[in-house]
Amino acid sequence: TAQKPKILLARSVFPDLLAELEKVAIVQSNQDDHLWNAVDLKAALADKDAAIITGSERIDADMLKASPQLKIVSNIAVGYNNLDMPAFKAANVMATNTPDVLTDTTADFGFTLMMATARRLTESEHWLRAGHWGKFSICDAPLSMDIHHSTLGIMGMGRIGQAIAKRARGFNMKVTYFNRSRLSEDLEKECGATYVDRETLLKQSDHIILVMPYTPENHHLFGEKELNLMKPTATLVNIARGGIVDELALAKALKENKIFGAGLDVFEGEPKVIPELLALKNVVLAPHMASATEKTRRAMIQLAIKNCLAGLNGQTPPNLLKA
Ligand code: 8YV
Repeated sequence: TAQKPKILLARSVFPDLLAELEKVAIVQSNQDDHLWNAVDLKAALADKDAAIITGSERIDADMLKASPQLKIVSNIAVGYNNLDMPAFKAANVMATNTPDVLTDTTADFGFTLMMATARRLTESEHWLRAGHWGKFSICDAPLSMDIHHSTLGIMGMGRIGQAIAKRARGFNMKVTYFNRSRLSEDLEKECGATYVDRETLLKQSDHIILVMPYTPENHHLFGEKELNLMKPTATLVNIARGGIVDELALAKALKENKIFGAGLDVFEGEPKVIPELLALKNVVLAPHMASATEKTRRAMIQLAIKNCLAGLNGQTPPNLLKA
């Protein structure tokens, strides 16, 4: 009988899914969900045939070189900036992600964060819990910004951006977007979205949401200059990757009320959040949870396992990434 393949499972998963995987593979899992450092990750990969990991584990050329048996790395995420794709190509190791299954859940959370930020939900709850309710006039704080009939600017018009655009129509928003390439006319119509250049989007939007992939080109794309172009009444939401925003510049803009507020699900140094952001009231902070419903996390893990086993069995994984 053929030997079972060895798989590194970088995070704990639902017990029934782990049990399923253990029927067909020898699994090294991470039951306490400790954060991996590069040295330990390299050592854990060294004797594996495959790895199922999350966006938090960075896989580089050095690790791939030290893992001669490795055939496939399956990311439990749609974003794959954690994988050095040229190195994967050079090492002839497959890489996969989990698109589609998280689109609607993530778009929902983009809206959640945008609405919480514009309507100052978390700040107002803290205010209530602190016992301030009863001491305010109807024209006093916490007053907030409208969503309906406002202008939404979506940066990155992939699957999630399009799902956000469709939701926005229900709020009678004017939907604009910027993307590397323009959508087809049909798709623009379906999304009710108008293409604008980046500067127009920055200047005209009441709410901006970042949903593009993180690449070396858009590192700190959102800095002082971009924040200065935004309306002082506008909000910025980031559900993409922390590194797209210069967090110190954002904290400064928020502190000086250059923009109304920000909603952040992702951070450059996550799970650490810089104190400059933690000190502010006009920012809603979330622990990278946009895809975190039970149903969607289960679907993501199942798809990642499917991709992994397909690759190990000599089939083309459904979500094989091109280098
Ligand atoms: C993941 C994500 O939860 O899909 C992505 O790109 O950012 C999230 O859905 C996160 O990367 C952990 O894998």
